[in-house]
Amino acid sequence: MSDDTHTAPAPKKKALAQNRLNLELKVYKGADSTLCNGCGHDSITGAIIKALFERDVPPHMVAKLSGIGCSSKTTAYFLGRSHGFNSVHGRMAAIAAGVHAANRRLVNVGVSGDGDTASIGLGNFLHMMRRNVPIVYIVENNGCYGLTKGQFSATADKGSANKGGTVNPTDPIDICALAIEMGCTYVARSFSGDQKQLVPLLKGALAHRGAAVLDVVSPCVTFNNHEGSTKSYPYAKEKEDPLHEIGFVPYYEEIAVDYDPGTTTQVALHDGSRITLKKLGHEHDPRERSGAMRLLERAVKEQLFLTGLIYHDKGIAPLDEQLRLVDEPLATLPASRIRPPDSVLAEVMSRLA
Ligand SMILES: Cc1ncc(C[n+]2csc(CCOP(=O)(O)OP(=O)(O)O)c2C)c(N)n1
Ligand code: SF4
Ligand SMILES: [Mg+2]
Repeated sequence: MSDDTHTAPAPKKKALAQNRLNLELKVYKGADSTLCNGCGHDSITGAIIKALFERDVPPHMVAKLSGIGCSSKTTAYFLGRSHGFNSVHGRMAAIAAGVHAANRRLVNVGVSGDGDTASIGLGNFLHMMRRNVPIVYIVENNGCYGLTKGQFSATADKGSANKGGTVNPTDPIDICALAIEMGCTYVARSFSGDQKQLVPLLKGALAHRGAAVLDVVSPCVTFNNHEGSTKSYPYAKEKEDPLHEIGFVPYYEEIAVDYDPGTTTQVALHDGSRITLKKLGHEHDPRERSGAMRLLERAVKEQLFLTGLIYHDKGIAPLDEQLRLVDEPLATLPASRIRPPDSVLAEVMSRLA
């Protein structure tokens, strides 16, 4: 499944003008953002563009999915030449299952908000993970409903204050804990201001076979960036405590540089790529489910903002394998292969007569 070795990531390379598909970065961009200046969501868009470009993902093979909210608008701001479905509020997860059933070769990239996912869309979200629908599912978590003027969302921390000073009396939903509980096998937490961590986490998610959930704290500068908010830039910058220094090594690259044994862990991904985790004073091993849950409990209790790869397991079969779908996507099968012939229908009808 995964293993420790005695090597570390290769030295950093210069940014590429073109990727292995001979495409430039600009091909991975979309429309200009209409979000507020400084919104965390725009930084996440930048990280998504970089990750897709550097992972050589063919734009025409991506399905961009979202629900409703400022966060859900962001799929318009990357990959201007891909498939896209901006669904209704909280229904992105169900759409993702449908897209995958229709064309299992498409790469689902979903962007949602904390309101979209953890309130109105919660049921859909849970079943998506339970069924292991292949998707990179990003929650742009600002602890509020940004689009509708900053009401507390279900991920707002108990005791945090909104812009008007009202204190939230309710315990939050922990998206990462919920994801692990529902069987999700790639679970990460990050911060929109930490591109160095977010880009490799996204690349790892793209190499994962199944649902990959990234809960990314993404400050709303207009409605939730004041003192007393636990999803503001000052709070996140001061409190962010990365579990490890994370790197991504694609399957076609050798790991070359030596390092001290015991300091770096490698996590093997489905396509042969690897995530490297260099210790930063924490003992967390993302390959242990119970340890991941304990870590999240401790983070809530001690009000820690721990970021990085929380949990990974090659785990269960993705939805298409569970359904035993044929290799050829249903969307491109000819009618003769998806409809029973008239003779079969006639026979069924005669049995019912
Ligand atoms: C069925 C339905 N109910 C309510 C709304 C109103 N509404 C629009 S966006 C939103 C919340 C968005 O919050 P979030 O998902 O956190 O996104 P953000 O704007 O914070 O990025 C709500 C309640 C709606 N559009 N549709
Ligand atoms: S209202 Fe908040 S979440 Fe929406 S675009 Fe502005 S800063 Fe971003
Ligand atoms: Mg929100």
